[in-house]
Amino acid sequence: MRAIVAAVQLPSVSDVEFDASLTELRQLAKTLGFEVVATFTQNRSGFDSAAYFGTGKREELRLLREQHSVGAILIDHEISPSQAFNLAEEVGGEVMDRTMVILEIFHRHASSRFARAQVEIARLAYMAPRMREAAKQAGPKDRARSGTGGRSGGESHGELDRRKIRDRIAELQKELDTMILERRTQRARRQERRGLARVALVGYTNAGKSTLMRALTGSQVLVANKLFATLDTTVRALHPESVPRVLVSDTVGFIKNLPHGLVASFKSTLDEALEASLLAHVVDASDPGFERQLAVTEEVLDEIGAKDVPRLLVFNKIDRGGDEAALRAKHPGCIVMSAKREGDVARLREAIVAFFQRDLVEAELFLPWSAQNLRGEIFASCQVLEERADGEGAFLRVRGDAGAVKRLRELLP
Ligand SMILES: Nc1nc2c(ncn2[C@@H]2O[C@H](COP(=O)(O)OP(=O)(O)OP(=O)(O)O)[C@@H](O)[C@H]2O)c(=O)[nH]1
Ligand SMILES: [Mg+2]
Repeated sequence: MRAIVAAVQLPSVSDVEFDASLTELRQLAKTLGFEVVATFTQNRSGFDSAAYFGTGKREELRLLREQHSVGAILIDHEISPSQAFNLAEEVGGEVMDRTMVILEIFHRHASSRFARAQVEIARLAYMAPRMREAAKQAGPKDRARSGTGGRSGGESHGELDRRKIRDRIAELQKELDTMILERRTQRARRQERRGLARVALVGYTNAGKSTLMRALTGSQVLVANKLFATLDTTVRALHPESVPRVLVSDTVGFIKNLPHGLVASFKSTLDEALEASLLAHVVDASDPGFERQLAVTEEVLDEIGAKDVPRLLVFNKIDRGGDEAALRAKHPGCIVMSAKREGDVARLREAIVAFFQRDLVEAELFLPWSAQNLRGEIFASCQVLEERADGEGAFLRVRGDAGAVKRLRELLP
């Protein structure tokens, strides 16, 4: 379907920022399969309260839409249900705001039961006030009709639909809560088994998180040049294995004006990832708007309570552009790399492993012949540096996480 990308530029928004945001919306539109044939803008001190654009501009937009036979107008802001309704009435075609575009992409990309439930809750919450608006516009007609239908209590179509939405949200939330509980129990069990080191790959959508996940773990997660390719957290061990063993999680990407309903519903997905002791914040250094993307990601991380988790800043896609020297000067300790270069991936891997090795201790453990069943456990959680045996058992010099060593000592007789 053909689409026009349209926005009001407020005086507080710079041209660079405005253009970057429109470019992003065009990319979002492309991800949804729209063919964007025009971009339509207006400078205004505020949004028109009735229909977002001013009166004259609405007429211009209507003509432009007809001229290009466009089916959808995509607005680069979140607008109110009545603004969307009025604008569509006057201009024709379907009006979608930025939030709806993002929700629609999430809806199409959600594949697991968990992600689908989360997206559906966010979509229903977004739709509820819009249905209210549609019902209000239908107004008296709707009420008059309600008397003749089989409905009890004189409920209008709108009220009935809204009640259905509320019930459906409650039902989905219950499903989700059960899934969250299940996951939490599984995780606790997994973690009990060994004190695992965890790093989460976080960052703006399309920064290259899944590409790095593949390169670091040898797993086949989905990589795609589209926005929000990943919606579920995937967890895999660093491969080849390191000491300590490190688990890497790939997570859902962030975006400017991430719909609030989505932040809330994806918090549980992210929570899991954010139990990590290290966040590798991946930034697309070749994107002209990378600084803003970096800031948005930090804001969302703040919002979901991950402000204090240690960071490793990773500037990716440097093969496509970006000023390496400037990045290093501005962000001491950052990694500048390309996921396409093996050497760079190896450096990233070393930086991650080094982070977790900071707290490693060396210790000598005595493993009596009677407790050989614990041998596998020792080798799985520590690096064994040396082994000597005598009549009673084996002496193992190990290096490992202080917690893991302590736990082994407790297990050993
Ligand atoms: N040139 C270049 N392209 C890269 C690099 N890293 C990733 N890409 C490409 O960037 C696109 C997005 O990569 P993904 O790994 O799917 O990005 P993501 O961060 O997981 O994105 P979402 O899951 O949508 O949040 C793909 O087309 C990758 O091939 C890099 O270092 N250099
Ligand atoms: Mg991804």
